[in-house]
This record gives sequence, C-alpha cells and structure tokens, in this order.
Amino acid sequence: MKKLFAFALALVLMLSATSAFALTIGFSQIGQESDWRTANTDDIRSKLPAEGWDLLYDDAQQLQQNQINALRRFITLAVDYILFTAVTGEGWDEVLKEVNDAGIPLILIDRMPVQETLDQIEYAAAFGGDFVEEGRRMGYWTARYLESVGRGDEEVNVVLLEGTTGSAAAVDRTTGIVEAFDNYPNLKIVAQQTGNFTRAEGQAVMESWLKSIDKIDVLLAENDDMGLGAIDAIKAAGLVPGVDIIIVGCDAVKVAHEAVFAGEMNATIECNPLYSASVIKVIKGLEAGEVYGRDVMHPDESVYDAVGGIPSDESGELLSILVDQDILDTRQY
Ligand code: GYE
Repeated sequence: MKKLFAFALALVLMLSATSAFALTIGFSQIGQESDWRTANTDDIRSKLPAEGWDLLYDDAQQLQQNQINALRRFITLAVDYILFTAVTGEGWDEVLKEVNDAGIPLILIDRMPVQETLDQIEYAAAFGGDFVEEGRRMGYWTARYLESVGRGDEEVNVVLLEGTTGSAAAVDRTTGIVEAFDNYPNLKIVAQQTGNFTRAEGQAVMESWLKSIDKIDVLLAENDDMGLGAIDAIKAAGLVPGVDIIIVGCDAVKVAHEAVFAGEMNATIECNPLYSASVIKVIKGLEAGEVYGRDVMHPDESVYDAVGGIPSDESGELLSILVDQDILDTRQY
C-alpha cells in the first residue's frame, strides 16, 4: 500500500513538473482570407497542443499592425517559441529585432518577410512554399495546355487576379508567371489587379473585367478562392467557366479539386498549407540542441487538372495529375 502511494505521488509530481515545463508557443497568423489559410490554421491549432504545448493564437485580420502587436505581446509573455507568417513582405525589421533581442527562437512559416529583412535577423528555421515556382507552373501549364488543344500559336488574352499586394505569395507568383510567359509571346496579360486572396474580391474584379475587356481567353488566379469567385462572375455573365474562359488557380484546396472535377476550373497548382509536422519536428530538435540552416524549406507540391499529363515546369518533366474520384475523395482540406 505504502509503495503504491509513493508511486502515485511520484507520478503526480512528474506530471505537474511536465506541465510546469510545457512549452508555450505564440502563433501570429495573418487572418482567415481563404480555404488555404483555414487549413493552415486548423493544422497548427490542432497538432501543436496535441504535443502537450500551450499555443497562443493571434488572428491579425490582415493588418500588419495587429501582427506587430501580437509579436510584442508574445515577447512580454516570454513565450518559448514564436511562429510567424508575414502578411506583407516589408516593415518587420524593428519588431523582429525585438524578438531576437528577447532571445525567443523564431520559426518562420508560409509568407516570408523580404530578403533584406531575412538577412538581418536570426531565425531558428523557415518553411514556406516556393511561390516563384508555383507562378512558373501556372504559366507553363497554361502555355502547354493551349498547345495540347491546338491553340499554341493563337494570340491569347490573359487576365491575372493577384493576391495581397506586397505579400511574398503574390509578388513571387506574379514573378514566376511573367518569367514563364516570357517564353510565349502570344500569351498577353491584358489586365492584372489584386483580389486580396478572397472569393468576394475575385468575383468583383472579374465582374468589372467582363464588362470592360472584349476578349478574355484565360484567367490566372493566384489562389483558388479568387478563381472560384471569378467563376461565379463568369456564370452570371452567361459564359461557361472552363470552356469559354480557361481558369487556372493556385493552392489545390478541396473546393478547387471539386471545380476541376466538374470542369469549371481547368487546373490548380498545389501549395501545401500543412506545416505542423515540420514545426513539431523542428521544435523537438531545437529542444534537443539541434541547429537548422537559414534556407527556406519547401514542401513537395504537384499540379492537378482535368486532363492529366500536361507538362507544368520549365523542363517539361513535371506532369499534371488528373483529378479523378479517388483524388477528390482523399483530399483532406
Ligand atoms: O495561397 C492563399 C492565402 O500565403 C501561400 O495565402 C499563402 C497564400 C495562399 O490566402 O490562399
């Protein structure tokens, strides 16, 4: 009996010691603009607490100042780690130096601050999509798809719905698209405007383009939500999305897979939102004294479409994956 009591006491002491030393992680998130963002948030918010860690979550509602305030609050609370994604690229030098001065390890995910900032600050690890490559894939997929349907020499008018102005995801995807299109002078971007990565703004911008531009052959949307909003505008104008206008999205969220399967969106370039596994691994590694490099680590990403086998990178080796019932059923987010 005595032994049992001693054992129970030891167990209680051990458990309370563990929770006293449970890590606290501050997560400064951008907002809730898209399905991608929801998947990203849900992943972090479910998987990190499952490790027994306390997660302080802050939703900045797209405002840089709210992110700055959240980072300062995390410093005051002396959290053990800060997880950060930058709504736009510029303007972080001061607050990130404060994070460094406080000695709190910073883990960057998704949208990075601009390179000049990255060069000046310390960070423990960085994970994000290769947005330039995603843009290139949007461009190459479009060109090679047009070739595959015998429209390779046609003068093609492209409209481009861009993401949040100044964000890494928008700036870099546009860079990649333009870079790919440089090889195809028949593909002309006739209009480009931000839709702030939201469905509502994608719809509104497309509505105005349909009124003001005579001939739109292709829509490139820097995320699926804007593409889906634009599909509503295209239908309202009496046109058939995916047929009268070729539509290429980015993210490869489940609703976009459904739209591709239904033939209303022609392709979606994948951007993986699930970073929890990498973040957990890195935090455990850092706790054990490991050191990670300064390179931004990219997840593996594919291209999904309604036909399959379309080359979508510069080398022509990356072939698109056909969205069939199995792919649709297994898509998690
Ligand atoms: O593509 C978009 C989101 O930063 C990669 O932000 C992310 C982008 C994503 O709102 O849907």
